Amino acid sequence: MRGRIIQASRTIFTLKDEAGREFGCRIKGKVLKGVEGFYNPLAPGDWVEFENDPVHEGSALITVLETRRSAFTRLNQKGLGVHRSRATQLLAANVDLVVCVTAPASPPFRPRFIDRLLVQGEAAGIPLIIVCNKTDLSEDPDVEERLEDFSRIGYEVLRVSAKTGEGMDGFIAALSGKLSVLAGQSGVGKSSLLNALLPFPVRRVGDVNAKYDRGNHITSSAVLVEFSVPGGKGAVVDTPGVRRLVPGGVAPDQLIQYMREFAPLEGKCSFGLSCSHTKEPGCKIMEAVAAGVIHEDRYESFLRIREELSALPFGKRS
Ligand SMILES: Nc1nc2c(ncn2[C@@H]2O[C@H](COP(=O)(O)OP(=O)(O)OP(=O)(O)O)[C@@H](O)[C@H]2O)c(=O)[nH]1
Ligand SMILES: [Mg+2]
Ligand SMILES: [Zn+2]
Repeated sequence: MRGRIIQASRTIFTLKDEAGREFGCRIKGKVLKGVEGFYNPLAPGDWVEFENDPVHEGSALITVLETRRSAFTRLNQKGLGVHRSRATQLLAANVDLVVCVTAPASPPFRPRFIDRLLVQGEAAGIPLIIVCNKTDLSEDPDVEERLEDFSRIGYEVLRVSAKTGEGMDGFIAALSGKLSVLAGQSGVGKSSLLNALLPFPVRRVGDVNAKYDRGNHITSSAVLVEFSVPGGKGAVVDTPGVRRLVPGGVAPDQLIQYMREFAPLEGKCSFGLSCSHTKEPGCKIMEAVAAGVIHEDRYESFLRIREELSALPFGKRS
């Protein structure tokens, strides 16, 4: 029998079979082929074959993992001291679209967080869009300027409000027919956006902490939810928000390939691939920043992410 994982811890999983029934399940035996390289063996979106558990009625044993089309991961800081594979957490599998959710206010707009998510998605080879939620709260020209720059470098940017319903048609159209992952800072409204696609809310949403003006980490584990509305149907993985994000699985010297407007300039500096893009004459990256082809904020992100990647114990190798 075949089913899709909809929720996962490291040892216990929930899967949904092709008739729509949900089971608790475990992996049969000690090893499952194809799960190597990650902190957790399976994630929402994984397709598996399973059999009934002869011991525990109503639960299932996973026998085969189907080859993944894509893997959306994040760096698990706790695993860093142990082993490279422990440091990569699989958030969702077979992902067609990463939706980088942000908000103009409450929590404060953080374009550099979007840059990090974009790098993570680009490194996984998964298409990305940016969704700015909570448009009912603010019309900040600085936010608009950054969103327009993301459009300029080639990302689709949607402006929506889960609260008022503004822009939701476009949101539904973008997610239709796909398995999408909602990612972003805590409190930007990922669970609220998912709830807006459902006939009744299934995901708990939280308040933005008044004192710190940031989310309170309401969602604690990734869950796959299917939706079907007049504008389309698809599946969405809602993920827990994070405060800090270091793109995992990226070597410092590969970073340039995962920042769209930087990538075509790789190797073009006077010092070629050895250019650090910080002080060298004839640096095409710095020239692009001066010419406005690369936004200063993105250049700042590039330098900071690269520095963090270089400081990781596994960062030097790819
Ligand atoms: N004004 C306004 N508030 C919103 C909107 N969308 C969500 N909120 C509120 O923002 C707060 C956080 O929403 P959540 O959906 O829990 O945010 P989240 O991104 O899932 O947060 P985590 O699960 O912690 O990562 C809640 O109080 C929501 O009611 C919106 O479009 N406009
Ligand atoms: Mg949430
Ligand atoms: Zn350079």
